[in-house]
Amino acid sequence: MSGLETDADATDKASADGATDAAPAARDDAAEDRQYTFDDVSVVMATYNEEAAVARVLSDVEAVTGGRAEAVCVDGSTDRTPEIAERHGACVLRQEPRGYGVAVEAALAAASRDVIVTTDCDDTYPMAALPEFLEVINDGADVVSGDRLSTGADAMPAFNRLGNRAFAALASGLLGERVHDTTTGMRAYRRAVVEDIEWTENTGLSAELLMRPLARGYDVRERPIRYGERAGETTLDPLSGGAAIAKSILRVGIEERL
Ligand SMILES: Nc1nc2c(ncn2[C@@H]2O[C@H](COP(=O)(O)OP(=O)(O)OP(=O)(O)O)[C@@H](O)[C@H]2O)c(=O)[nH]1
Ligand SMILES: [Mg+2]
Repeated sequence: MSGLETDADATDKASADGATDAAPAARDDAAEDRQYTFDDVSVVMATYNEEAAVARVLSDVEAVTGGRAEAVCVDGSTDRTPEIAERHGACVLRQEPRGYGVAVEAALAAASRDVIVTTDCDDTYPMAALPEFLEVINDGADVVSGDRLSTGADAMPAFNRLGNRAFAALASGLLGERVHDTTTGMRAYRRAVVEDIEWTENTGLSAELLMRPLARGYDVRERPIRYGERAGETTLDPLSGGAAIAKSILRVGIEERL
């Protein structure tokens, strides 16, 4: 049992502003007890000029899931990323680059399966952890979040590591519950979580995708993962990106408390 048994009131969908509902939408027991396989999994990612990594990431997904998971890329690239992704069997949707969260939200919406896994397309996240993530979902979790920071995250630039630890501390304070990595790109979600909450953030979407489900009583579990060296150039400006994430955490934390 995931601790998410809900009362009848919780069957209401998220309200128009999406930020004030306190309880998770009801899930019937059959959905909670269902055992998923990789045939039920979509692995989704935003891709922006990831020519150096996309083939490896999609090959890893294919190898680990025996080619059974669906792969979805929402792509804003000017390089050969989308062609390479298609050649590796991914469903590729094109979108003008408007930031991480805009692309990931479109990717979540495009996923057709009942368990949705997010990852970056830069070869930093271990696709080898997919079986464990699915196992934790099958154990009743609604969200499984890859925690890079508890294993050291040596491959992460020191400034980013410090910032990410500070974000986790800030989110933990606002939520009243200890979380270790709020900005990780690798998570698994039951479809209902993704559909029942209205998402508002862009650069800070990753933190929002952890914080709102946690605040609303969904069963969210962190699992340590190894974080690898980035393939290809980063397009992230740590200062402006960090400021945007801090704002998102504050906004989402305060909204959820209210
Ligand atoms: N489609 C699309 N994808 C994006 C955009 N911005 C970032 N991405 C992708 O989103 C994922 C996360 O971006 P990253 O640059 O890896 O951000 P990060 O992990 O915070 O930072 P580093 O890995 O250190 O560069 C990657 O797969 C990017 O290619 C965008 O505007 N549009
Ligand atoms: Mg990345």
